[in-house]
Amino acid sequence: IALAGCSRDAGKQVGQVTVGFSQVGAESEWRTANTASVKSALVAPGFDLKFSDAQQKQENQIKALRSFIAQRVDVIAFSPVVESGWEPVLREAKAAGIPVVLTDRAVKVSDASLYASLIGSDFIEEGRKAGRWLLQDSTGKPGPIRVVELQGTVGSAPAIDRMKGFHEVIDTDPRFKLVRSQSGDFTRAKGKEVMEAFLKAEGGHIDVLFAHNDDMAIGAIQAIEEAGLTPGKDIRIVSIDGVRGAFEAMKAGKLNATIECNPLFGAQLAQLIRDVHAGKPVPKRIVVEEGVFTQDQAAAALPGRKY
Ligand code: GYE
Repeated sequence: IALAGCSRDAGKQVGQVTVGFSQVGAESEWRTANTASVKSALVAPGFDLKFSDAQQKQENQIKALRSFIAQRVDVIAFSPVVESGWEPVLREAKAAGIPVVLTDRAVKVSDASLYASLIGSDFIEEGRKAGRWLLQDSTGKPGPIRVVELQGTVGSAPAIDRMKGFHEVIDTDPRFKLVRSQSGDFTRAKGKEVMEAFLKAEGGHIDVLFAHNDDMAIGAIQAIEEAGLTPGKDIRIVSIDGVRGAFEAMKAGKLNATIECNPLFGAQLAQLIRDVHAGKPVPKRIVVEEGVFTQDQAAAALPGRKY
């Protein structure tokens, strides 16, 4: 009995909160910035951080969570790669008395008491913002306007919600025809590969690309150039995140707009973890504030961008 108590506190200093954090991976610039933000807030006095990278695989995340439970960390935080399949491991955490904080991405569970809070963006709203930008950009253009979509990771909250929000807006205008929609797994390499296939299949007759993140758009831009077309002109492009690479692409005229998705919530997460650990009531949902940026704003905004 005494041993269990001992092993719980092994390696940590008095008053420290031991946090097990399972990150999705390193698939995008957004993710790299998010990892840096989380680490800078939790590699700090007051915390003992156990960090684990799941390389975009749910099975790796489940293993990491089980290991955090076995180590009896004080709080588990994780960014779930996909929405479903979490009930069993979340029940194990609950049974062990370890509170769970979700970061960035949501889960689908029948019992909301399986996690304390979710801190992250409103992905449906981001999709709507991309749709609204496109509506405005298409003012006066005749239909059909042929749209292709590069989806994020299949089954992930941002892919599901961004698709939903985008379609909610553009489906109100009959000029828009979604001709292709496929996952590029949030990476540049996959974004390029899938865009190449789109261009081939459509014989280059594509007017608009909506990419669920900037990295896939940046990969697609390369595919578009290699196909002899001009990204940003022949094909209008809108994506999501607002990473530095997107601002550079906008400055070069190759990307038309990016919808901001702020990864820098490490400090807010640290406070949330402290509160959860102290047993204070916390909001079930904390939404990060964000905006929209277009080409004309890119040069001025670039030096101030923090990710
Ligand atoms: O948009 C993408 C990353 O979950 C919000 O994941 C995050 C998304 C982000 O791979 O670049």
